Amino acid sequence: MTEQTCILIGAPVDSGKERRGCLMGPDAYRVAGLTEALEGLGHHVQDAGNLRPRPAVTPGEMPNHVHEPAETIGWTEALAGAAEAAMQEGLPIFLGGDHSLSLGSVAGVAMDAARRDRPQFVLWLDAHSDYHTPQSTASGNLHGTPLGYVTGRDGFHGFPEVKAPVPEENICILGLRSVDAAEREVLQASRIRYADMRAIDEAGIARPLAAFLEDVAKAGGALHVSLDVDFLDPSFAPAVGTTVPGGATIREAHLVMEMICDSGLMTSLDLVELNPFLDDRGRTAQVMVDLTASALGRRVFDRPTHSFAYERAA
Ligand code: HAR
Ligand code: MN
Ligand code: MN
Ligand code: MN
Repeated sequence: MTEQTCILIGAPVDSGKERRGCLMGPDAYRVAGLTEALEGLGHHVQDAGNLRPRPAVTPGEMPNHVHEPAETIGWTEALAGAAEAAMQEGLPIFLGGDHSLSLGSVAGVAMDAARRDRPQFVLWLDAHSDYHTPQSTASGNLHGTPLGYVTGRDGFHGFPEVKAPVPEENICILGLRSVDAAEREVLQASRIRYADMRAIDEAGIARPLAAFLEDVAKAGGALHVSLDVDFLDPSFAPAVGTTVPGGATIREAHLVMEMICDSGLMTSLDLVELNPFLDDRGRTAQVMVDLTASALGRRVFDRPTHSFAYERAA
């Protein structure tokens, strides 16, 4: 693939849920050799270090059970600005941090796309749909809300206004196996497309992904990929607070990343929910680094050694 300038943005966000540890994520990716892997593929890497949240206050209208809203608001402000700025310089890779970092990363890259008159698309690789609002979440954990926020759902009092909401039909979620009742209703009524694990088991993961990538290409869109550790089965990726059995295999996940790479469409990437405190000798961090390398060109052979129908989406 053509060489990229990859901008690593450490986002040690830990406010999106109760269980702590995701703040160690950015350094775990560095220790696992992310820079070296990308440089080895011929890319330029700029490590921008770790971001800090802006100071923020708890808004009056926030439901009481919501966990640390002020800190997440501060992160959203900082990340949206950093994301929009980094899009001028290259391909930002956000090193989480929990998934609440995507309120900011996606809002920011979408601002950049809007300024370029390009539609923003989002590929969400996750066991969860993360489509709550601060009102609908029962847990109060804001890492379950980023897709609600970036699509412009109501109720995010005190958060920056979403000036460039991502259209529902530009979002594809793969890997679903834990969706709360309150999310299911709105998700089913929305134009977001999704494949749960049953669909993936029946049809394969390549088919829904190829169809989505084809739409991104046709629209000339920018593509943000948000990779949640729990997309993977916990047997391969134990270092996450919200494990759900029955997830993607290493092979499925690499195929997704390789197809993203072949498409040439990815413009930004989140690596989220890694909790190094729960890891087993760094192996989850290593898997995430290897998947990032696949998305940016790591291959066994220069050319595919097969030719299957999924390359032309149905
Ligand atoms: N839906 C549940 C909640 O809102 C679990 C959300 C978990 N989210 C993440 N990221 N771990 O996907 O509490
Ligand atoms: Mn906390
Ligand atoms: Mn998530
Ligand atoms: Mn998840």
